[in-house]
Amino acid sequence: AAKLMPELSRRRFLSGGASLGALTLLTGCEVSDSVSAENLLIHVSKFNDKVQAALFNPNALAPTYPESAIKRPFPFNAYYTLDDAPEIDARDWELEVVGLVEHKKSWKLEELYALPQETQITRHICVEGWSAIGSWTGARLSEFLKRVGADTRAKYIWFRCAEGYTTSIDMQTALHPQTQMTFKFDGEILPKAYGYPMKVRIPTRLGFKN
Ligand SMILES: Nc1nc2c(c(=O)[nH]1)N[C@H]1C(S)=C(S)[C@@H](COP(=O)(O)O)O[C@H]1N2
Ligand SMILES: [Mo]
Repeated sequence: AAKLMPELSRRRFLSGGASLGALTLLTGCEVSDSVSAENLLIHVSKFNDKVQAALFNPNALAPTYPESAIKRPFPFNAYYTLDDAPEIDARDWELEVVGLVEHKKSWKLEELYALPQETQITRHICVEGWSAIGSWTGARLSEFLKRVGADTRAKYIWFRCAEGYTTSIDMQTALHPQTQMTFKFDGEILPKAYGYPMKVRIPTRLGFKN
């Protein structure tokens, strides 16, 4: 796009990168005005959602690998150091389910363990530029959603983790057969470094969505 721009615009575009400066240029809106900036970002975000929904094939599986491909030790990556990873006591941990679901009950870890489980060996890809193959065992999120009577016409599922991290995924992704409520890493109970007592493993999405 930069090639097609007049000289001055090009310089402003390139120096602004994908920043708010570039957004100002492209839209003519004053991004210091937070309402128009937010409106713009909402439009961009909706556009992104449509593109990704159009590209996502709900039947295509992420590649799986043999046991020999598993990376040991698996990289640790979080917004804190390993020492600051939350120390969760399963006895007072609960998964609270709210929103467009029939059964708004909270789940204890033991109840979640009773769901049918399977193992996947898939590649975890982080947007920061590293990837690693791991083995994860757990229940299909789609099965859980069935059991809680989730209204799968809802567009998104939002997660809040024990230490405060939040993220959301679209319903197509949530229902994908490889999207897993994971309890084990490499055959062992998930250590705190990888999200004890449970993480949601999504091999069709980048690491930060997990
Ligand atoms: N609760 C929580 N989830 C998180 C993160 C985090 O810091 N806290 N980091 C994300 C990022 S950027 C990556 S790459 C993966 C790392 O997954 P792992 O802990 O299984 O290695 O977790 C994602 N989910
Ligand atoms: Mo990541």
